Amino acid sequence: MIDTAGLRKRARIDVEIERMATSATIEAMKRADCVILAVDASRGLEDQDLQIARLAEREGRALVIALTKWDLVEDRAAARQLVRTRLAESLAQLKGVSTVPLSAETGEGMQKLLPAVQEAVGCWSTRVPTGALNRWFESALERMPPPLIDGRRLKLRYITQVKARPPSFALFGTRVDATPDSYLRYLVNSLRAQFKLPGVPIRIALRGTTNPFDPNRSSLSGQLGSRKAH
Ligand SMILES: Nc1nc2c(ncn2[C@@H]2O[C@H](COP(=O)(O)OP(=O)(O)OP(=O)(O)O)[C@@H](O)[C@H]2O)c(=O)[nH]1
Ligand SMILES: [Mg+2]
Repeated sequence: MIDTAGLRKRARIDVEIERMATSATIEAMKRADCVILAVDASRGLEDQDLQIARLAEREGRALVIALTKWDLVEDRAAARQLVRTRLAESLAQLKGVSTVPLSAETGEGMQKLLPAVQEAVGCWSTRVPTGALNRWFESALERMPPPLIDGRRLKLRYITQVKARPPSFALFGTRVDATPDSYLRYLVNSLRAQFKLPGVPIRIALRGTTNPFDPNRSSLSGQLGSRKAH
């Protein structure tokens, strides 16, 4: 467990030291299985907090948000609701991320922190069985067929999980690189719900199905690039 220096702006402190500590913090974050983002609950989720959460997502880390100083919060229901709204509006790519209210002062809620981390790391390490993945894929395509691209139906053929930590998938099809972001988001949200992957980054790479050994095609035609969807 690494306790990093905080990433908040502190004008009082020597700029150079702050800069070094900040980069050490980000380096630690990039290597972490799970990032616990400690947010001062008496101030709510500020833009800086959301940016750190997005950075953790971009780096493919599991995330748990600790709402600290919970003992100072007077209207707890309102504070929770505010956090919930903020997350739904501004952190859709980490839908379902755990928030744990706690107080270091009184100890309240502390016992819920590590179980939340273990659960997040469990989701983050998930390997979806191929059979279940295929069944989900078929029904997801049935429920919402891929869109038409230039008047022709986009043909998505199959999906496979290429790695875990975070869960990463490769989607194969013809002209798969033309898949709109909105459709990828639909697939990611559906995957997240079906396989219970709240609050973890999910990656989908797009792969063409053209034969890379076909001499009439350029050697790159089988790899139509990779995009990320939230
Ligand atoms: N009332 C209350 N005060 C707290 C709580 N947790 C921390 N504090 C106070 O908040 C201040 C900062 O706490 P730290 O634990 O140093 O915060 P930090 O985020 O680790 O700070 P850096 O390591 O400097 O980034 C201290 O004065 C603590 O006593 C809490 O749960 N309740
Ligand atoms: Mg500290």
